[in-house]
Amino acid sequence: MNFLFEIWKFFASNILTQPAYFIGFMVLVGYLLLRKPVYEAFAGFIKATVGYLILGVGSGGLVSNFRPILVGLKDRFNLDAMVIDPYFGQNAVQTGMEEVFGRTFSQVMLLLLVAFIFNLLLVRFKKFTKLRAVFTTGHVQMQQSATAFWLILFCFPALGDNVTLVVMGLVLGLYWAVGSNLTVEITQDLTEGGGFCVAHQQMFGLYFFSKLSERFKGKNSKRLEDIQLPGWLSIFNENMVATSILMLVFFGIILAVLGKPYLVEQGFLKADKNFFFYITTTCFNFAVYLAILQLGVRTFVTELTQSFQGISNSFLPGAVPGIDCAATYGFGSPNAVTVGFLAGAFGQFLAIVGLILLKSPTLVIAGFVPVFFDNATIAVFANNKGGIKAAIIMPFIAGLCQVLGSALIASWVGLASYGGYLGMWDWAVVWPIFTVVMKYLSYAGLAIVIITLIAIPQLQYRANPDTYFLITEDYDAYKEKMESKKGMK
Ligand code: ASC
Repeated sequence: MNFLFEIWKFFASNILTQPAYFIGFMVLVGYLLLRKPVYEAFAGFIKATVGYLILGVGSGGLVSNFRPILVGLKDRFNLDAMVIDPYFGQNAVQTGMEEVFGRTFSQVMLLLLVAFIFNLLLVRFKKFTKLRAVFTTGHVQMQQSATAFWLILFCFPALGDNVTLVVMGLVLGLYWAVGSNLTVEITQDLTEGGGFCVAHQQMFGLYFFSKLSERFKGKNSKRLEDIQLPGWLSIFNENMVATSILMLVFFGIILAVLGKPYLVEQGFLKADKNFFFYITTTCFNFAVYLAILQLGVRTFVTELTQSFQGISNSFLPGAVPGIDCAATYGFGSPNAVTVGFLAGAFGQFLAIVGLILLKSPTLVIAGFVPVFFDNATIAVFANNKGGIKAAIIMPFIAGLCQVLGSALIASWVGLASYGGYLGMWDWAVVWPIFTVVMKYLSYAGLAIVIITLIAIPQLQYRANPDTYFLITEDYDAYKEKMESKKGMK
């Protein structure tokens, strides 16, 4: 048993939770199942893994590029507060778990396994469950396993180890399967049948905001990519130029206010370097990392979706892979990413000011991952469904939710005192609702959460029984059918 656990631990820590290798591994297996020659499968493995590593360079670069700004704001305003960020959240659970619940972190790894198996089984039996998507974003699964572990144990502290694992595995596995399944239609629409969906931390949010955005679709509503700005404004039509200028205006000012002496003292800038060019480079770097990120996406997405046919044909018919939200940045309007980031940041900062003014016992510090990746993704989908206005308003609302929801839940369950909370939209809104229901209604609440999750795909299926599976199985046929439906109206 111990030996098996060691193998699992090795697989989990080196492959399953390292998305680059996990995606590469899936591509390899997928191509082999499609009976491609070994050398082609191997080449696919390399392209997918390298593509994903490139994506990591882009997203890691964005995170570190933003650090001086966040650290600076925190220091300048003397805030001692909890950071909303998935990595801080995982760390907080890791630190507090032994102390509060007397459990070790290896149980979180086991939870990941159990939940993932539930996800696979739910998709395997899709005839009954109507679930079409497998969650493959390993690092996110790790962070979510940690937070779900804490939240569920907070509701049911007396459960024994094994029962805990099964209960948690079921709830989390259902969340993965149901959440990513919710993004299938909107992602197929955005990517014109790209053959994947989103498996990240704002899946319910994407569905919710996409639906809300549809109301913004009017005769005059334009998407970001449809506007051609006239005259000198036309320089904003170019994504790299738009990103660089917007960042320079917003974050350039913050950096200028923080001042050179502070940035030198913190080690972000060398004393002999020119301050103006430091600001310019920092702000332009956003455009650089975004370009890298999009290159990474383009490199691995086609490999993954082609090879996944092998896996779905053999084991999971009609299933699609759920992948990182950043994969959607290669589609729709590239400017939506920047617009979403800025609107979401505005929402978050406003909510933080609100917490300060209300003298909230828990203060929140914006982490880069929620403020950027949640809100940029929400804007990409909102823009696709509802145009520019939606692309601004939705991430703004999301920004408010991330801060306020996280402050409430993290103080209540005790994670705030360990310095961090996951902070992404689903974990600031959906999981807190689950937690309230389970804490106050106990096992009846647990049943309500499970039944609700099971019911969601059933309702989706009932709404469109004739196209529900077609959209993943044959997108062209799906489009034809939709066209002819429209024609009949
Ligand atoms: C997360 C997380 C990251 C980013 C990345 C976005 O939730 O932990 O590192 O988002 O997945 O591409």
